[in-house]
Amino acid sequence: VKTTVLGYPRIGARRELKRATEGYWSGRIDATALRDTAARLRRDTWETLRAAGIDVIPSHTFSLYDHVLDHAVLFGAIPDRFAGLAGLDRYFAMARGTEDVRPLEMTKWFDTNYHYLVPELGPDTTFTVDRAQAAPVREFREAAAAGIDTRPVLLGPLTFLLLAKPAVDAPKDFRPLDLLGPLTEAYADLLEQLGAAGATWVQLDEPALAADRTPEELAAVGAAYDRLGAVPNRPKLMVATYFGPIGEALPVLARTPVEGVALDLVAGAADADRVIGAGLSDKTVVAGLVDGRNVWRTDLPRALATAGSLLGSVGELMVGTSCSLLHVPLDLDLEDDLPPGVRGQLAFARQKVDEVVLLGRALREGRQAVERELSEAEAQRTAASSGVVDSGVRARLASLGQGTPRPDYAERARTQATAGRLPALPTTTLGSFPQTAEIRRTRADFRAGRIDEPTYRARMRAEIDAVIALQEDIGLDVLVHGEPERNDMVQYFAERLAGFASTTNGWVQSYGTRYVRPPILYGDVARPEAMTVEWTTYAQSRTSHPVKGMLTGPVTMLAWSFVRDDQPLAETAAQVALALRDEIHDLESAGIRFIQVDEPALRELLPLHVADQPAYVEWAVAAFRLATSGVADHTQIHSHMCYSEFGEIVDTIGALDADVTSVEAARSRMELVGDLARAGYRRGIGPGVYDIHSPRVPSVEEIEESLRLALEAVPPDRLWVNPDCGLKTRGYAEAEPALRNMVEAARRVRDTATPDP
Ligand code: THG
Ligand code: ZN
Repeated sequence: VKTTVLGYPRIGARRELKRATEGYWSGRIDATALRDTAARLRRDTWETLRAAGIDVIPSHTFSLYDHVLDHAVLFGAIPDRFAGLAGLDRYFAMARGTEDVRPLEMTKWFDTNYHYLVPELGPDTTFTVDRAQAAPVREFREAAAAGIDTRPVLLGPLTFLLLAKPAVDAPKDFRPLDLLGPLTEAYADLLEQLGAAGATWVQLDEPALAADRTPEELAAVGAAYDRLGAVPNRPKLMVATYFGPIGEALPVLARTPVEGVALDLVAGAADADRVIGAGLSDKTVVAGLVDGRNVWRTDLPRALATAGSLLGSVGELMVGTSCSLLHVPLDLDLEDDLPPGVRGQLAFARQKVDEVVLLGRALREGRQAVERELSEAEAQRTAASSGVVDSGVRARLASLGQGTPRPDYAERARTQATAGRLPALPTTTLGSFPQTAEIRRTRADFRAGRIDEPTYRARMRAEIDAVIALQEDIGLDVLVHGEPERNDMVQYFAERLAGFASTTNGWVQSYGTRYVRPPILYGDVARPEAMTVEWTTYAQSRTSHPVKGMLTGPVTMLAWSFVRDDQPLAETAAQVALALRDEIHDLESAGIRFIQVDEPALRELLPLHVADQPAYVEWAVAAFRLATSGVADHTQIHSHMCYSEFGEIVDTIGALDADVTSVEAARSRMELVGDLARAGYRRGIGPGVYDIHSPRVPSVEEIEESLRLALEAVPPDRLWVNPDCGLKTRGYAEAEPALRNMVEAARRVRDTATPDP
């Protein structure tokens, strides 16, 4: 029994990759220095894994920005608009765009908070692997030169194509999967090169097999691996699947000549029973028993039992992680501020490696050989920690049930219209204003104790004053306080809620050089005191216009945290919802009439298997409604969603029962408004009228045109006018003129679209 991991964090213990990459972009360091840092990070990882006792070490898991982008480049799938560029310039242009060229689109990697760049393919795309340059070959040799034999990791051909999208000029009936034949030939060529370089194994990642696949897709993947199996002098093939059970795909892979399969026995625990009799008796199977998606210690005795049950049914058993460790923080040893009871229960990437090694030893040498380590680990994992159970929260939830639903929308809308007196096409923003260097410095100074609390508050209030004055001057109708006190919204609320712990170094890559520090939700959630009321009411005290309160919804709080796995997500979500319900009540009591509860991650948590989706939608909707249904009729609940392909969740958006929903629509030309109307959505809608992810300032005319398009599907009193997301990543230089144009466009449309009284 050997040990392996499917991948490892690539950002470095001190975020070296971020510093180097951003340094290269700003011209502070040159390409050689960037490549040196990258090489050092790769080597550190290989050496760490070897020293820890991992038998089969992966390579080509590193990326300067994103591994899907790397594969588009590896196979030469480069859209024509980047033709004038080469090397690192072209690579980063594809990732981030330039003055003249728009980047590849970015979207979520399955149901994680990691984003990949979407390859663009058309019928004319040709795939070639540069013989002198192929990164997997280069990195395999780099490791070999350091004395480390590795298993190069590639994204598999099926997943690569399913993640791609048709190029804008591709014919309507073109599907990227049509290119599987030619792409497989490029993989065949690459396998030959890897074989020639001395690789004995190659890992081909096919997480797409953990979602529902059509019989046609399964046949295609079978054919692709039959073809790759026929490559002469190739390495052995290990197809790695993860993020769920693969069910039907398992016998398909078993019939191909691939020598190995890696299974996610955490998210896809059901697959453990399918291994028996699946025809894997001559294949290597990696039992992914250590969770690569969450931060809890592994239940080692249970993992050993599962591994033991597979022993007779597979050719060779390996133990490993359920997926790459990319999605968890690097090292628990870098934390010194975690609650002691929680800390003992955690394992970050480095600790998970030790767990894999221990499991391997237990299986090789027998359990008694590792009895001491095993019982120590179990003692830590199962030690009772305080603060997990809050009986008060549980009792309140039990008596509240799902809460009483709000009265019919039509009735609320009448009350709100009388109470609010807003114009048709009311204008607003989605919460955050630009986070200037000064704001960040003030927060950092306060955290580090360099300024005292009164000074901090005074500065934040001054910032709020400025943001309110600016919004009044621009002529916005519903104002916000601008959120200068928040770094990451999820972190902000987690720091104020019982049941959550925060890390100091627990960075996880979100996209490119942007990382997040997901909080750890370990216990029952409670709200010791109000979280936003002070800032919101201060802002309201500075203006006669209504100020909108800003909260993060229960689904998003869970999606962007590491969640406890000792109770169903639905229960945890209800606890967060209860805390939000109390916050909303306090905001309302303080006179706030507009409250926005953001759910940007609503789509992200949608289960990969369609059969699992209704149960998710049910608890997600119930949690949102529990949070928001306690308000008076005159209080208007807003919600905001972004980063989403909404197609699959239009009904869910309606079910949330918010009075107004704002969505990212600028890039989809208002199509979403029609989709929502056709799905029966009749409440307020704020389709983002311009893209805040781009520094471009939209003209009055183009915003006007978007609004007129939207008016074809919604009446003027239900149409809200707002950007497509918060403004925190923009500078005032763009945000201010863009908002002025937006308000002017709304005025023009208002004048012509509303009938004279
Ligand atoms: N918060 C969390 N997850 C998210 C988002 C978020 N996932 C989806 C999307 N938004 C990802 N977007 C970003 C945008 C910016 C940054 C991270 C994720 C970012 N991070 C800082 C960095 O890496 O320099 C660190 C921020 C910090 O100090 O906390 O800029 O909004 N949870
Ligand atoms: Zn948004």
